[in-house]
Amino acid sequence: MAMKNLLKEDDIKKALDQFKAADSFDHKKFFDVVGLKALSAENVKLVFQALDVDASGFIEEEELKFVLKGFSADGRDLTDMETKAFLAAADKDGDGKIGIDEFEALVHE
Ligand SMILES: [Ca+2]
Repeated sequence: MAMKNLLKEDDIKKALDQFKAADSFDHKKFFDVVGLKALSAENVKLVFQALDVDASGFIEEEELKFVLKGFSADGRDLTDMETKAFLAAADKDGDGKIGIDEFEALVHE
């Protein structure tokens, strides 16, 4: 499922531009600007599946680092600090990766 069928290309561009600088990433604001918060739980699940590149059912740390590339090919890599902060915010059960329920809760919290 292509991300641009779920989210508006303009919103993706706006969101990526807003967090262009290293260590400026804020997942709450990003989810809002990119239009993810406005999606139904079902569509959030499709976004999750697009970001779970190896289809393991989880977004692992190495997938999270490249999460912005899942939104657009020219999205930057997250820094190690951003990746760890994002993971810590999402990983409620402490297994070191993000499951679909955790992702959905993070988007709609
Ligand atoms: Ca995965």
